[in-house]
Amino acid sequence: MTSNLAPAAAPSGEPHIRRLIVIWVVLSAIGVALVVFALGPHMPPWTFSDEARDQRNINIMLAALATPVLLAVWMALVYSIVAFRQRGVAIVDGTPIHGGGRLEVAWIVVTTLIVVSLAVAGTAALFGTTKGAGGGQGPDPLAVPHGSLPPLQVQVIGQQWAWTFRYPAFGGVETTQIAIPAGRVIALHVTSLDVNHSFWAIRLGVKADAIPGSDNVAFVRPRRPGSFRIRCAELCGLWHGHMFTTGLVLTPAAFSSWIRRQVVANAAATRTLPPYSTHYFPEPLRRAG
Ligand SMILES: [Cu+2]
Repeated sequence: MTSNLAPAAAPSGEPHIRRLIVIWVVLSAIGVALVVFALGPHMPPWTFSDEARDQRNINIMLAALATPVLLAVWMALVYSIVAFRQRGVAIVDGTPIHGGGRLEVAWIVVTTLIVVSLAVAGTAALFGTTKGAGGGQGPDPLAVPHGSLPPLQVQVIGQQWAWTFRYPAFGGVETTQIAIPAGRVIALHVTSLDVNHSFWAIRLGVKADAIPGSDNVAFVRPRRPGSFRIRCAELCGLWHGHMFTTGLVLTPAAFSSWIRRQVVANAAATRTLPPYSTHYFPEPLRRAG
């Protein structure tokens, strides 16, 4: 169909490339500034804990790095639609492309640098200021944060379909709500009594699998008093969607009086509980056979 039409002479692409680079630099500068200064402060998981703040900062960095890449792709598409649009009725094949050595090398070098620097930044967050960055590290954490006080142990127990919490430093009392003091490193020992659950407190920047028979440790240092939502983030049965509750971050003084009240109010129940352990194997209600 196009045999009687000669391919168009290859026009120089230089003006287009220069124009594209100028537009891309300007748009990227605006886009990155908007991402960092306008969107960034509102990005989850916000700044309620050190771990959440670090994750928020990583999210800002990822979005800021992705913005120029996204703009380059969109810009190339929109620019091509406008500048290289086929006008008139004649259908002419485009100029064949025979590779682009410099572009390919640049593409590989730039993407390699981005990926490697992200790996370095992620590793620095894991082992840097907020050791473990809010993730479950299993029973023997590699990255243990240091505070002025030793970490306060709080056991998080998942079961179909509720969360309970035990405080080994306070006689192993078990509560239906979690409260933790602001400004202190908390060691959350996450486990389960039945199936796999996942303890997810987004404002704390903590997400840790709750596995039966396993002690999954996640550290968090809440920065100020307030409340946070807890959800189960692992499909765990019929009422999985109902497995949520609210936790509290209190001032150290308010926490002291709260935990004292819990110890007194739950004294009778505490006596019937199994001794505090990193995990529990409850008796099955009905044995096979
Ligand atoms: Cu669950």
